[in-house]
Amino acid sequence: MSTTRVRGDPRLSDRRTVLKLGGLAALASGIPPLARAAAQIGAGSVPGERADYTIRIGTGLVELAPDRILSTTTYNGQFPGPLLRFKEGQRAIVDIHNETDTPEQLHWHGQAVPVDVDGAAEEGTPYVPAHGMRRIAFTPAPAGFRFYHTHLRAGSDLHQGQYNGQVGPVYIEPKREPGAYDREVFLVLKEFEPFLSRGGDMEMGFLAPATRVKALAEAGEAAMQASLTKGMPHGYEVGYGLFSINGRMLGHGEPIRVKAGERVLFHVLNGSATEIRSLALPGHTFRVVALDGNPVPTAAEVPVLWIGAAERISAIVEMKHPGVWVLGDLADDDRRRGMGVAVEYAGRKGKPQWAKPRPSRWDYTWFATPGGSVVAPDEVIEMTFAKRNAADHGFNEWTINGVPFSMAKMEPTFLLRQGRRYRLHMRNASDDIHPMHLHRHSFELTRIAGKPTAGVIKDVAMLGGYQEMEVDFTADNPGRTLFHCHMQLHMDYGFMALFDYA
Ligand SMILES: [Cu+2]
Repeated sequence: MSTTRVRGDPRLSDRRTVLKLGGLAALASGIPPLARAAAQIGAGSVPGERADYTIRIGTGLVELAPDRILSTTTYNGQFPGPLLRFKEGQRAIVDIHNETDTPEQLHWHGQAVPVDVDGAAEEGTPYVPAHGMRRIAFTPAPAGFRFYHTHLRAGSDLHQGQYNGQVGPVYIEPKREPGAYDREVFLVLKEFEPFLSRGGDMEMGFLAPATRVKALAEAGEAAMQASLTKGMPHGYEVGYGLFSINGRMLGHGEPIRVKAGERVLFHVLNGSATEIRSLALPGHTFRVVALDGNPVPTAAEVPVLWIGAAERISAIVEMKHPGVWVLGDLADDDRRRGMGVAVEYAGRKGKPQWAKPRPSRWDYTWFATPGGSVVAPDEVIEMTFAKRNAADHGFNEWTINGVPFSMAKMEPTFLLRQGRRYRLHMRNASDDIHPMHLHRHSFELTRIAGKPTAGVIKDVAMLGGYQEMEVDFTADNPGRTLFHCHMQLHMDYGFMALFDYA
């Protein structure tokens, strides 16, 4: 996608001018009465200040291909949403208009923002009212590649939540860029046309280390067996009809044009509601310089990127294998249905070529501090995740320590004390991979499937089937804090928990 800023976008100028002219009086003259009633000025902004960005949530058309034009909910009528660039430490104002009939939440994923801004109803962020608006102000942090997306529960409604087009990239310009490169390219990976099925095809065998915990496997298999014996079908999974990078199916839209010798920094965002993606470029390797926007201690070179829902990878590719190639997903079906983009060297023509890369795994510890150690946490929080097959109207229900999250009660289950360092010891008693996400805080990976590690800072991390993972974080951002699996289908059916500060 282009890196053009929406600042100064002529389509937005009317409304922005209205806002600039000063406060609620001007607002009242510029937007419909319903919206006027619902307008909220929140999070410490001063009415009359100019917004850095204006986001409009509304229906838009997404041309995945000439004969595949979708109508879905988007940001500013486009998919992906506009790239929002902020500067580290520089306060920003964002106006969020909601032109739909549904109250919305816009979540600033990976940022250490206050609850009022974060965009999660479970934490207490006010909704952006239907046909209304909210103005928020915050200091973007930490620097690096973040993103923004809706945070509504979709449940069985596959038009809501991240199944629709409410996903966009954020780049918070750091004071110092990691790695040397000539050009940056943002890629947003996203599926469309979701449907329910019984049984999925989640890629499983790529995570390393592969160590599984026997007790977790036995518990998970026994629970599944008991459910099937009772005559239950398998719980629903979500599949997709169409696949895209930057809102275009492979073969449509512009190729990424490169020159031999160029170092291209790809910022890859998996904007999927539920899927794990892979990405390879035949004849090239990726030097991973940042994970979830945070520079890694070891910039390891890999042939394939594996990226869970909501994860981001920033990787430099040295263009040294001229041709016209497919930068695409390893899954043949998904790539043929659009999950790829052409990379075209200057002076080269022809059909983009794909070649299956040699098998490889994905190990977060490759990017860690060599021989690094971590400080002991003040407290360890134990968590076991389990699946209740088809238990909620045919959907799998998910539990943390035996309890599915209740949207009715929204009660915190874990209390934090400010300044203390916590370790989350996660145990996965299911055979699915879960991209686990903590709001408003970043965490350090400290143990993956039994292997100690240090120095990799993330906000989402994939926990393998029947595996364990430990992550440490400092309680340094008071307020309610949501923790959940980032697969929409899992979080919507119980796979969430709330932290609060004591
Ligand atoms: Cu999950």
